[in-house]
Amino acid sequence: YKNPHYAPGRSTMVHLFEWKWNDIAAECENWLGPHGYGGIQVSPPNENLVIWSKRRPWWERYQPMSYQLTTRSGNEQQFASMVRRCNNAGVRIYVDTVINHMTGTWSENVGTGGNSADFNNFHYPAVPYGRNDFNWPECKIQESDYRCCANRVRNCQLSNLKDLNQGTEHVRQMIVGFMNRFIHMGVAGFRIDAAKHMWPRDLRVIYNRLYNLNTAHGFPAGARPYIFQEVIDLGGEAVSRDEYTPLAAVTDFKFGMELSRAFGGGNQLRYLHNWGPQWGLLAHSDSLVFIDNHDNQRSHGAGGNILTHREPRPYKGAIAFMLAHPYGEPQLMSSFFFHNTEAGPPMDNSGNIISPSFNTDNSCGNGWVCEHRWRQIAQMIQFRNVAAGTTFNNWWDNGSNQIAFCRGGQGFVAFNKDSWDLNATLQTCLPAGRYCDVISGFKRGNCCTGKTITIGNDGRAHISLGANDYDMVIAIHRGEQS
Ligand code: AAO
Repeated sequence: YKNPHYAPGRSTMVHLFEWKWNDIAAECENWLGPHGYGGIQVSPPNENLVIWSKRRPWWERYQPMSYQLTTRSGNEQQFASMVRRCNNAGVRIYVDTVINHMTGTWSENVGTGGNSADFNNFHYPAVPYGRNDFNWPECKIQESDYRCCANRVRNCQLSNLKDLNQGTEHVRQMIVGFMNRFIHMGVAGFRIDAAKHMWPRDLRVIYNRLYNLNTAHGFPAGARPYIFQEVIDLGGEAVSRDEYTPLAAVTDFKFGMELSRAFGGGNQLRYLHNWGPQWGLLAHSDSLVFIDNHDNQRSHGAGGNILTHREPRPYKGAIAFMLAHPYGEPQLMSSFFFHNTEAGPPMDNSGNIISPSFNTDNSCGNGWVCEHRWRQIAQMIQFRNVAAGTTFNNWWDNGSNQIAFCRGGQGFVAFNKDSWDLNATLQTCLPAGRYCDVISGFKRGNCCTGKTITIGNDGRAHISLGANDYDMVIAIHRGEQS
């Protein structure tokens, strides 16, 4: 369950938060496939409660009404067609799976598929679920429960959402059936929302009943789905990430917190020389890593002090570090702009999501940020793919915030977060030649539109990275020699 099963030569997943299935299919063909992306996390595809009283917030999608595949992102047919088109473009789909709970506190009670439920009687006819399928008696998770009481974290309600009992056979069957439909359609895996709030022993039963990935969609025979479990563990809580790593991969929230601190200014870059488990991060093969996610970029979940697209210079630095460094299975966030943390995606007056538009410089319009299209980010995907399987070597630092490292004869990267210029001749692990910096530009014909770095026969190169340069990174690799 820890292998994402990316197509050969690819890496890195992007969360296309609140995108519509038809738009994702086109993005696979037009951008993600050609740029070497490995996969996409899609927003929950199953029917959710429609919440007009909060002007259709993004979080209504975390309130399941049924397992029918109709949402603002599209219907089942559109979902299936997206999976097929993305797989054909070499890009895998991972489903955000909300199986801990059902909706149940709101005065409104109609879902995106037109179904309804009787919350007071725990009756969800479109699944169907009834009273015996939920933990009983009802209790609500309090902030203090996280420290003391694993039982309450697992058996009480998260945000007042009706808490399913995955220990019952009927609930297991409904969830397994729901997930297996996706595998049949060709998805490569799942994000398990709120995994911390479910018992590992129940999740194990569910995972073990999942089909192998569909060979008709290009997966090898016997491949198990990739599963990454959302467990927020910054230490000191009753529920630990270590209870979940024996099952499948786990989201590592420390990763983004520490890199945000380093690139945001709270910690010196030189300390990153031993980045990885020595920082208290998960073992490499257990971790799904990211800078920000859809929750903490708007102070939900593990909240605060996370770099996002709103601080582009340090954010691009942190992402370049994440993608250049071999540690962890990286995930990127692709956002929409918001002022209000509850606001839903760009939508019209009827609540329909408005598709992104695309500008001639490849950026997006209509309210979409599209971090995955930023040159400095997209071109680091190729860096990671070229450097795959190589070692981490030739670490250099200046004793504060200028650092550099090399990737086994394939790539070299340098960062300057100091308030003075970096001007140094550094040892790389690359063969002699002229390379295009993929951060400040790209290779066009035999020239670089940005900086050119020349590596001598001794493998050394003069690196200059001004304190006031547009970006704090230069990155070169074997795929972009001029
Ligand atoms: C909405 C309304 C609620 C309403 C509810 C029901 O906001 O007022 O009661 O509907 O009608 C999302 C939104 C919620 C939304 C929900 C349903 O974020 O606001 O509720 O949809 O529409 C916990 C969980 C974690 C969860 C996170 C948000 O453990 O699983 O809360 N994330 C996922 C999704 C998320 C979604 C759901 C789950 C629900 O990614 O989008 O919610 O499907 C501690 C614990 C964490 C805990 C946080 C927040 O964290 O460790 O496990 O996350 O508290 O309660 C420091 C600490 C850190 C601590 C943090 C906050 O950073 O180091 O450990 O402070 O105290």
